[in-house]
Amino acid sequence: MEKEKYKILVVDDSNSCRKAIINDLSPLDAKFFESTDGRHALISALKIKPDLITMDVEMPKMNGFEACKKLRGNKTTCDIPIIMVTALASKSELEKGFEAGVAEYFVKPFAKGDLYNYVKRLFSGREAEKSGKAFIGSNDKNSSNIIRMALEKNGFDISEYENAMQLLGSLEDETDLLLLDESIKGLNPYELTNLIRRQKEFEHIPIVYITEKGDPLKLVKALDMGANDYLQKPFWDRELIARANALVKSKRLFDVVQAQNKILETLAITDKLTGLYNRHFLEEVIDKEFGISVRHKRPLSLAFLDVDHFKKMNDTHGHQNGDLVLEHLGQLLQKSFRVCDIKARYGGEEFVVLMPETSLEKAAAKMEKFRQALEKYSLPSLDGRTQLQFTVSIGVAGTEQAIQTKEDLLRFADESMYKSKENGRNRVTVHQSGQ
Ligand code: GH3
Ligand code: MG
Ligand code: MG
Repeated sequence: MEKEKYKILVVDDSNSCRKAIINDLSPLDAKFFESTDGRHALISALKIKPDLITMDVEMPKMNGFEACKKLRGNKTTCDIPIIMVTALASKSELEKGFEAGVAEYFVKPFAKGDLYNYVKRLFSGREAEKSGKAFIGSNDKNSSNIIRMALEKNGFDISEYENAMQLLGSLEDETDLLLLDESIKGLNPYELTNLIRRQKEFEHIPIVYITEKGDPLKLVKALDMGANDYLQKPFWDRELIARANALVKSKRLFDVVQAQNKILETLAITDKLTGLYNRHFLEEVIDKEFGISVRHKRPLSLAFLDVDHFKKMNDTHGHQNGDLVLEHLGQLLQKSFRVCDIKARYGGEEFVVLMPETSLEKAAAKMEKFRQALEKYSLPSLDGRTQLQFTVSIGVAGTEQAIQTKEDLLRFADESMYKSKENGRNRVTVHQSGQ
């Protein structure tokens, strides 16, 4: 016979109550075990390790609260979800149960299907595709149990930590939610929140504080330190879920906006045709690199490139082949220079290579090498019928030439490029200082 998927321990001193519970849960693929008092329930739970326990309150030998506490206190049984099924339902009774580690209450007599729906959600939540990643930082086994069960039921993937430093070491920027109990060891929760918030990638992880009932100042402090929300013990798991879902939803929205911003940032700094940086970004980088070069007396060189007779290329082979040439030139620049060199399309058929930590002599040699390689290069036209060939005129300038401003660096390189054009194109001209 095929084995049932789940084991459920039903603890109640009334035969009819046990029958009603088992009857309600019977559509589940579960094997049922029965106990008629708390003490027997403890022994059974240790032996069978059920996936769920339903617990009556008033029972002989050991009542439900005591049994809950004992189950929570034992390593083998501490993680088993306990549902309290009771005729008593005063607020203080409920609180007593949550304090003892009860996941949910059902008041007898309950409507048919209520309990079943709850348990079904609990079990399917565990198996469902995870809807989020939650971290629990707590040294209070009862509250972390309630939190874990409530979140698991709602499809969260859970990681639990008793120690603040371990938690911090394992935190990932994809963490969707952090529930921080003030009982956490290692650091107090305020210090931990502060450390988390100081790291840029963790800046937006929602943090919920779990505190003992009482001191409102604690809550104010928690919110001041960067927590997003709080819960006071004992809390209702539905409240926890409602708050958790709201926080995760806004975190997800934030993640989407952030990803879109990244794309927009990339679009804003790149040239669409060539994939190189655009002029706007280049000017920002020149500004920064020029400052570094002056402050640290390090060489910075800049080359200005212009495609020769490009108008003729368009006229002869069409604008689309012209675009193809520019695209290839972009790729060749990308491949031929260091990662730290800034390769940019300045506009039209003009390009700039900014070379930090590079002497004028070295920069000129690099550009000459590139020019020669280009001279031999050809690419097939779009229709494949012709080979397209092109050359560039280049001008180079560098900060070693007593250049005072970043505008001059660009201007002198541009002027040198024009000298290359005047002297017959397809050549490199180095700026001569004092001219
Ligand atoms: P020179 O050797 O003196 O630089 O001659 P040139 O023809 O390259 O220079 P000119 O400034 O007269 O012409 C530049 C041409 O580049 C004109 C323009 O249509 C073309 N051009 C500018 N941007 C693009 C582009 O994105 N795609 C294509 N296909 N052509 C472009
Ligand atoms: Mg031009
Ligand atoms: Mg040109």
